[in-house]
Amino acid sequence: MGQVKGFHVAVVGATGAVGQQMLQTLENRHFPISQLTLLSSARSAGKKVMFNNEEYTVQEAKPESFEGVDIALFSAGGSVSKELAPEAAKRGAIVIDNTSAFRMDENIPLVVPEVNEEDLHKHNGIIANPNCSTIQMVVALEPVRQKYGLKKVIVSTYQAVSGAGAAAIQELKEQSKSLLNGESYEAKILPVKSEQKHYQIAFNAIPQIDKFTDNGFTYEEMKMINETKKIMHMPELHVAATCVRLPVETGHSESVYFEIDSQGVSANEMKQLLQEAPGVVLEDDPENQVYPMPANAVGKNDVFVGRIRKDIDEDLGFHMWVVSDNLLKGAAWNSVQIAESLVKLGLVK
Ligand code: L14
Repeated sequence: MGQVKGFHVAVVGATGAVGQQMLQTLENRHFPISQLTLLSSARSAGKKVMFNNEEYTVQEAKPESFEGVDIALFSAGGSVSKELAPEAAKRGAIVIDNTSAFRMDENIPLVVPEVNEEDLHKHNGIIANPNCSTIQMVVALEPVRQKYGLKKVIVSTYQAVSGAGAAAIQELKEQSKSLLNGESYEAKILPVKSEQKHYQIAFNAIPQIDKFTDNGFTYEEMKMINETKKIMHMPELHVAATCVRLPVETGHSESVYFEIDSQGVSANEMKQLLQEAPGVVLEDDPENQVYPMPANAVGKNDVFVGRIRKDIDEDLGFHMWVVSDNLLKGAAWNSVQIAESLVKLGLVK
């Protein structure tokens, strides 16, 4: 980034699926780091982690760990964030929190830089990184809102197991192997580790991500609904979501139906708009069977959009297929991108 100054960066949850991608992303982006502190919950403390070919020992995160830290990236679960993010902020760090702990807090900006970077100016020490499924969807919807207006969104997701962490990836792999060998395998993690029942994910699809709320939607679905309205500054937007887990390792896919405000817009105009949208790569050529797929999105920062078509009965309605690496744009990259925005806007001391 060409900065002279470097920052003291802390990563909390450095050994996790997202934490590892955060380190890789900081490295790839040559983020200006003068000092790196790698932290985790007590469970993972003592583990060794590599950064820029140097070995670091991960320390247990404590309030004092944040003395002198400029930017703290949190991804060690909601309870760790609830306890320690305020402690880090109190000590002068800017926290970028990748859990759901603070996302709907009115005083905490919820940011996707392509959509609402300017909300960063309102931060009070903590910035929330949205849910992975929400992020990739709003990157594709924001240019639509700007040009044609937006009234309604109905989304179904096809989510990868890595969203549920490293243990869920292992469960998918071992379960697949066992089942192919004709052996039984007891599911222990998915759909939700803390729930009573666990179901087979290999060769299956599970219509539950996170626990159920009282209205019949899951928390994951409610996150997509509430976070989308907050990020896009559209409390009046109609949003509904159905979130489904698939036996895909990494890369979330979404079938998105949306209705705009302007009549007579063609599918080609919509494709043109998304082709030029920041953070979006258009992959839309049905004749040549070109469309986004998770296997192609892994390791990339972009949001891939395709299958754009106009609804047959509703002039205001469109369908699209949106795919992104849930660990990158859905988590680690969006967090590091927020850090880059903070530096660019002069918001880090
Ligand atoms: O809210 O299990 O950031 O795939 C996103 C991934 C919650 C869990 C969040 C998963 C998480 C979800």
